[in-house]
Amino acid sequence: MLALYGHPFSSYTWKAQIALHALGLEYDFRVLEAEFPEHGAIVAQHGGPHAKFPVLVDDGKVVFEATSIIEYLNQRFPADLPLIPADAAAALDVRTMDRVFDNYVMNTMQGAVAEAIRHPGAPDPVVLAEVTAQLRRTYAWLEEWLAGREEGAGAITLVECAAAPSLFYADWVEQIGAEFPRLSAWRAHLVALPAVSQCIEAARPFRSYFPLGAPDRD
Ligand SMILES: N[C@@H](CCC(=O)N[C@@H](CS)C(=O)NCC(=O)O)C(=O)O
Repeated sequence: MLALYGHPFSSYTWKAQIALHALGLEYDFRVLEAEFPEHGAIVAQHGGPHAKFPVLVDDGKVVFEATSIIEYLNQRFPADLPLIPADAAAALDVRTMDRVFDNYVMNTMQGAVAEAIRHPGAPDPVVLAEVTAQLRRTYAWLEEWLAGREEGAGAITLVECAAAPSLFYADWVEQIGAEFPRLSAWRAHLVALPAVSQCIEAARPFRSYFPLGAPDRD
């Protein structure tokens, strides 16, 4: 059976989980908590240069990096609605947007989280202001991108896998306001997808982990 090492509150773990859920795959979720040091040992050994999670293990084959896990699942479990389109031009577009969500939403949002962890209770307002400005710039770009996008009814690709967790948590750092109506509506659509809402519910008991304080919504 597939095994995924990660944590229910971790955005990049969600990214891999959403793909697993979309493909309808069963997997053994090996949660990283102090009571399971053997899970941490796998991530330390296989989680790449900085020992990050998620890590997927499939019958001895180990894959790290959420995007690579999704690429792997897409190859290993061909589906009628693939996570990455077979058409090369369409696949390039999907992979480009995956980079946009990781680099300009997820990792930007994590900058605020890292600052709050570095200075508990007193994050540097300059750092937080930089993060929110960068997020707003990305939101404006995504608002335009969405204007030209056709939504596949409920379809989940690598784009949705990357977008759902990154927009979910970015909104907690800098709320996607009424000036971004398409992005706001798309986030609502994403969080309602069963493959995503499963992650949200599993993470709910851990909301106190959010170092900036989880807002009272979602
Ligand atoms: N580029 C990696 C990033 C993974 C990542 O940042 N994971 C976080 C959890 S969301 C993590 O491992 N945090 C623990 C740490 O940095 O030690 C990916 O796409 O999988």
